[in-house]
Amino acid sequence: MDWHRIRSDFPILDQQVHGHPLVYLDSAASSQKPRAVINTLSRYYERDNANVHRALHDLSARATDAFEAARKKVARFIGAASDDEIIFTRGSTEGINLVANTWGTQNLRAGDVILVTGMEHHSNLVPWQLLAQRTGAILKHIPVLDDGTLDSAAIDTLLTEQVKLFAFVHVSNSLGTINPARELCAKAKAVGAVTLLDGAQSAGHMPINVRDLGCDFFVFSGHKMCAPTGIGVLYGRMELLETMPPWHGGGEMILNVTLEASTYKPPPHRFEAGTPDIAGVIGLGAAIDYLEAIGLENIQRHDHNLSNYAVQQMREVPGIRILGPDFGHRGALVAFHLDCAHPHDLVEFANSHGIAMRGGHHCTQPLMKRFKVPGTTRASFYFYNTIEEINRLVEVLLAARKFFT
Ligand code: 7TS
Repeated sequence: MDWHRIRSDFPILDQQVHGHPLVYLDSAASSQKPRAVINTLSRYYERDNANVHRALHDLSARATDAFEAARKKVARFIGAASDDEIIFTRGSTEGINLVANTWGTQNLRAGDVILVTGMEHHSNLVPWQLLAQRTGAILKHIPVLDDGTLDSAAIDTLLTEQVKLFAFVHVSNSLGTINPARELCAKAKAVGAVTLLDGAQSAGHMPINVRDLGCDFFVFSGHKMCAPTGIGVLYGRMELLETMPPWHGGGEMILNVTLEASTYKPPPHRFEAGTPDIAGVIGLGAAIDYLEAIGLENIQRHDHNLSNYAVQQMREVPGIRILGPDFGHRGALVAFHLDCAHPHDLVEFANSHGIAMRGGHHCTQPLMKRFKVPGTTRASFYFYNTIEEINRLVEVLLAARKFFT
């Protein structure tokens, strides 16, 4: 693979920040966009822009065709059984809230258990807290061990027949842990629990097949996998989607409306009220084409090499504490704490050397409490990053040690 050539598909990476070449290590927050996606967006607005599913004119027909073609691409990309199992959302957060407010409200009763893990992003925690408050359901979590993996003994004790829903993260955005999703979904299924897998950090980083994983719901965000912001996907098994009530009411989701009452379209349209992010959906389709041309296995291997190399090199920095699991079980990120500097100060220092990272609690406050750190600094990678950039990061961390002590 010619990763340097692939990197040149990303115009934004070719710039200086504070007099240094930009080293972008914040893809877990949002990835950069290749020219192919940017060009698809401008082409759409220059030639085809119109509302979808409504008018009979050519532009609307073209926009609708491109929109529905993207739904097909997404279905294939994650191995869904049908295009109708793909619901477009604003992102992972909206997908989880949709499930909580439809399936959750319809199916949970006082005393039922919602199971999550101690490493969830707030997006996969707060909607369940709200649901528990509304329904009287009980929220429980699987603890995280010191090595950043889930406590497997606790899983067997906590996954009882009281559990109606098990919602967990595929790849942790704060530890990098890759959870054994297939095994966990199988265990949940054995006790009759429905599963929701948060794929915000796994989609676009590894091949995903929802049927092989065995999850009932899967969410992800386009902006973390080369697509525009504002577009995401909720996958749901048709058997479940069919039974779920709508969440948002409005245009596009109805069959027939009177002043008193309405009937609703089948999935996915039942859950897509109003004008969607048409350009975003088409951009997501272009991102999928782009990623598939590189190959998800290749991306996964490159991610793996980068994060293993980073852990090896960063371990040599005095006073560093790296969170998360060891080699082989880690996604494309390294979160750490340097004893001499607050994460925010370290992120500012790195920024003044051209390195973009994120510092803070990464929307996982319970996890920060669990590891007794105020926050961490996180270097997150994607296939456009290089070994040279990791070397640069290590140099800057060593310089930071001198600067702050
Ligand atoms: N789940 C996980 C695991 C995430 O990492 C994120 C975003 C979300 C859900 C929410 O995604 P959204 O697109 O709906 O906002 N994570 C991060 C992050 O780590 N830094 O910024 C956003």
